[in-house]
Amino acid sequence: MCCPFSGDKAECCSTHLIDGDGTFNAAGLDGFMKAVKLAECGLSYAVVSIMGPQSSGKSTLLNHLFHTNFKEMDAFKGRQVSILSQTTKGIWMARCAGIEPCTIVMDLEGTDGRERGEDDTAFEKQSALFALAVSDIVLINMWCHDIGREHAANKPLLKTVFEVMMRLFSPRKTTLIFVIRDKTRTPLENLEPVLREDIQKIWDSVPKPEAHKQTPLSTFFNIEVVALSSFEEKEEQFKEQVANLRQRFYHSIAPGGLAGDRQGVVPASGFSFSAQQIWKVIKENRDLDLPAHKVMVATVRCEEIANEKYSAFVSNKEWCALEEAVKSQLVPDFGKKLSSMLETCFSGYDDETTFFEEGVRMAKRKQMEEKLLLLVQPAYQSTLEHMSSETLEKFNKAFESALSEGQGFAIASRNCKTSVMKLFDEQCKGAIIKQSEWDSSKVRDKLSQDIDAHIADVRNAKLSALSSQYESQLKELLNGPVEALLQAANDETWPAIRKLFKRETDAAVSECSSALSGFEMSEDSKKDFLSKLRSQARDIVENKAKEEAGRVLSLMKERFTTIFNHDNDQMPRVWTGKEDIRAITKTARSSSLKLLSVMAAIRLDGDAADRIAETLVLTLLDAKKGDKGSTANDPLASSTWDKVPASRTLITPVQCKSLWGQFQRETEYTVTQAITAQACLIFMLFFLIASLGSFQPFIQLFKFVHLEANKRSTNWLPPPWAIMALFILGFNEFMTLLRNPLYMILIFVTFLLLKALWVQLDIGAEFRHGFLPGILSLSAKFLPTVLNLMRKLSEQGQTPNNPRVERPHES
Ligand SMILES: Nc1nc2c(ncn2[C@@H]2O[C@H](COP(=O)(O)OP(=O)(O)OP(=O)(O)O)[C@@H](O)[C@H]2O)c(=O)[nH]1
Ligand SMILES: [Mg+2]
Repeated sequence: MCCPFSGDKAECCSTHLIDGDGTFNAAGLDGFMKAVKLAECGLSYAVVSIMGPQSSGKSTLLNHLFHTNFKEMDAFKGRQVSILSQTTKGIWMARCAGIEPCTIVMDLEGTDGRERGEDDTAFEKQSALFALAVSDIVLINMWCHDIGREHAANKPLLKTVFEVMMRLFSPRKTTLIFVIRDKTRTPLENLEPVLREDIQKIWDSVPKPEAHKQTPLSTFFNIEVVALSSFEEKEEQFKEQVANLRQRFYHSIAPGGLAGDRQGVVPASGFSFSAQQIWKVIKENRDLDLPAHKVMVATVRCEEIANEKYSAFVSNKEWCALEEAVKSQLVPDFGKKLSSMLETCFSGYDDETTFFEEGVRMAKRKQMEEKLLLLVQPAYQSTLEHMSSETLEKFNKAFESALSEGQGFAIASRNCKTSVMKLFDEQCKGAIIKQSEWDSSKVRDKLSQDIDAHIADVRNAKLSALSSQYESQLKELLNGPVEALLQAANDETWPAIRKLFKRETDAAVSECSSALSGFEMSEDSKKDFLSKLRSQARDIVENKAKEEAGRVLSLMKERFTTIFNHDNDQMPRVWTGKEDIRAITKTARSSSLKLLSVMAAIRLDGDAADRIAETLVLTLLDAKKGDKGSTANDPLASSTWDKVPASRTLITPVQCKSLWGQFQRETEYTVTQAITAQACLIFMLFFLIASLGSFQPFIQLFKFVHLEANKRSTNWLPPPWAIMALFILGFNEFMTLLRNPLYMILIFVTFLLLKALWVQLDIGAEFRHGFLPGILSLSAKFLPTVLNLMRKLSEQGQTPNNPRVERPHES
């Protein structure tokens, strides 16, 4: 409750601290403290109390002395009823207006009051103890005429004061000012010794604990004596003396002031709590241990202040914004900003707790620090993580560009890592929170590991790209030539493949070796890498050989067909009847068998020559000469070649045998076709002559030509099915010729005669030695040959049924 008066009176803000029933008005005190801003005073405040008999003018004195507005007894009313009634009940509190430092005054209920009864001194003692525990200066109001009197009203009061003082364990040094009211003409100089003697006597008579048996009064109290004229009778003098007394309360706590040597002051911010606790202890009639109380007050207050500071920090806008920002991004000067916020918080705590027990406040500060650091730790962590991921990103970019600029892998990785780690360390310095002892070593280690892992990934990728590059390069260089060499299989095939393999592999290995120099690989790893490349090259060749071996049958057939159907000049053959089909077939088969023998095994290592080719020729090509039916000593009845490991075998002997069988079956048709082509001409002639009715000479001519032609190739006639096919397919053509036969007959007869002459004269052989000798020889042979031919025809016309007897010998 603030007083409604203006001026000084309005500043006093009096409140009823403890009511008549002993109830403590905590809310009132808090309101009072806020109104007078007591909490901000630290230790710069003083508390003054007044005690004294009831209606001894205490409130009046305080109001004049400190410009307060305590309730006073109405002088007129009091006189009228001639009974002095109690005005102040319990304890009131007000601020002394206009006095520095802030001075709080407590107006106590009068002692020895009729209202509480003669024997009820409990409240009196309680309030006295409270005043002594809380105040720096205690005014003891007494009537002048009571000095020296045996039964003076203030004697029990003083006894009480001294007794309770003993219960404060380590009492604070209190200044007792004895205010002598209604002073008489007797000068103070005479009165004071008497009063001091009385006080000493009372002190001596008070029972003391063992520790204070010999303790002088002055250890606990500064005794001051002041005398005032009667307010009622000499008001002017009273006011003047009060004004003089007021002067002594200015700067009362300064050294030499009224309370200059006070001890154990509770800091102003703890005053409310302290006063409540003291009153509580007093009410419960427990011992009031002031030192322990001070520690307790400090503990409670420091904790309260710490909690206030913590809450203020948590709701601080700046902190909230920072906390939010670090979740998504790296905040520049994070450490500086947060350290400054924490510093403000800690210094605020320090300022407010500065007057509390050092040990207590430091302990509470530590607790608050820990709590706050726990609060901000995630933000710090998140900042480090941002820095770490940014650094990793920077590293990736720098590393990539260093590599693209052509720097060696190892040098680039080392340089980039060193520079980004340096940058990270600098950033970490900027994130350091002064108040903490956190370090970034764990995050740093993790970052370093991440960078190393990235380097390893890139390295593996680069090496595997290098390996793939050389592999495909080797594929390009080896596949085509190896394929061509294998398809042109001959005795030089594998030596040529080996040469090619060595040349290309050595070149690739040397090129790759220089490309690896930037990686600073260990000798062993480099060796491993290059030997892998070599084995890749070998695989390429081997795979190609396997691939070709897989289609060896079609290659053999192809080769057979090519050789069979083309002459030595690579010109397509025309089966005129003079070709030696048997010899051509043998040559073609022999060449196809060579292809099979080349493809039967891989011969990349230039091992001792195997005997595959010989075995195949002996067993397959020349088999007809040997014992055809015997398989007991068949060298091809095996799954392995002699001296050839299984790993290098592409076609096993038994596979070769079966392939050869298949090859022969599938090429037989080509041979048959050739023979048929030769026979066909003769057959056609025979048929035409027969159809004209002059069968006999033409049959003889046909037989002759046929036999002559077959002497050079084979004795076979075309198979019956071929003859049937010719009949069926050629029927239309025959019919056409039959309708217009003369022209065709002429052509055929001419052709047959010429053909017979060609065979008989062997014109091809004659011209082998040159054109002129050929002409000369032919001109000599022409006539006899024609005659011989005519003779043979006529002879065969006469004996047409036994060609075997008449078959001419080969010349
Ligand atoms: N004789 C005399 N009377 C005074 C003096 N000062 C005040 N009084 C009178 O004493 C009466 C009581 O004054 P208060 O100031 O109410 O006294 P108090 O000690 O506060 O009384 P309680 O609060 O009831 O204990 C009033 O009528 C005052 O006029 C003084 O110096 N001498
Ligand atoms: Mg009063």
